[in-house]
Amino acid sequence: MIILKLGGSLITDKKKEFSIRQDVIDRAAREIKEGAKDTQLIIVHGGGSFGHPVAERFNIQDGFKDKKQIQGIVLTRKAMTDLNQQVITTLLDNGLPVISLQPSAFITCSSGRIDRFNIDIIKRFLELETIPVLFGDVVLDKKQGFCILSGDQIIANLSAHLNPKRIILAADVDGIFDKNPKKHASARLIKEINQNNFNEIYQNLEKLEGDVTGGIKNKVMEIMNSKTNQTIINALVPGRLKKALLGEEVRGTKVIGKTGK
Ligand code: IP8
Repeated sequence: MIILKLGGSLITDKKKEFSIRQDVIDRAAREIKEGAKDTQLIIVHGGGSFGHPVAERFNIQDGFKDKKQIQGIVLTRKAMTDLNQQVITTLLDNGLPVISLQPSAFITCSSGRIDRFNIDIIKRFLELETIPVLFGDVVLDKKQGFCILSGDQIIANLSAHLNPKRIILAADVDGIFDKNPKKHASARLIKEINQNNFNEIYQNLEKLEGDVTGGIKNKVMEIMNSKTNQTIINALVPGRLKKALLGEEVRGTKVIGKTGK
């Protein structure tokens, strides 16, 4: 089984609210069709310029503070439904048997961390030979009323239960750099992040603006705290996603989790 994250900054234009990169999703769909033919697959996508700006406007990530945020929960959910709808339609049009599963309907949190996750739902849809598609979402939280659950935390949890052979994070950059590659031409790609070099790299990572789930820093932290190894690749480069799905070596950053090898 493979778990694939379609990053929010890959499938949307983060500079412009509610803007989808249809051409990118189209190509990703074709590459998924060719690269994941003979394997079970779960897809998780991020919020990009749909979920994040709305959640930020209403401070959803900090939990319940006042009643005005209720409108924010509703609008964040709506934004994610709209994005998911477009992703699902494109995947279906490319012949992939995807089934959209809304995380807030079967996952809850406590202080921002998953405390209940009905994994059986995922297993049974996989048994039916469908491709479950989940996404970062606004979910109920026992301690703070609600919270933003990132796609990365969903993946860490899924992989702890399902033991996938590969986890691929498809991004709009080649991987993790020592500086933000969109701002610094001298940025250098880090080929591997492991327990030995993690602390030093973590200090240097810049938090990406406009990302309520903490951007790249949180992504790396999420992987490091999990038992999984994940490879971050650039799916804007044609063919790379397909190769990564097939298990071929591609340029990217390998992040080795706690008990990874
Ligand atoms: O982009 C966040 O998911 P992520 C989803 O995977 C929302 O961090 C609702 C902002």
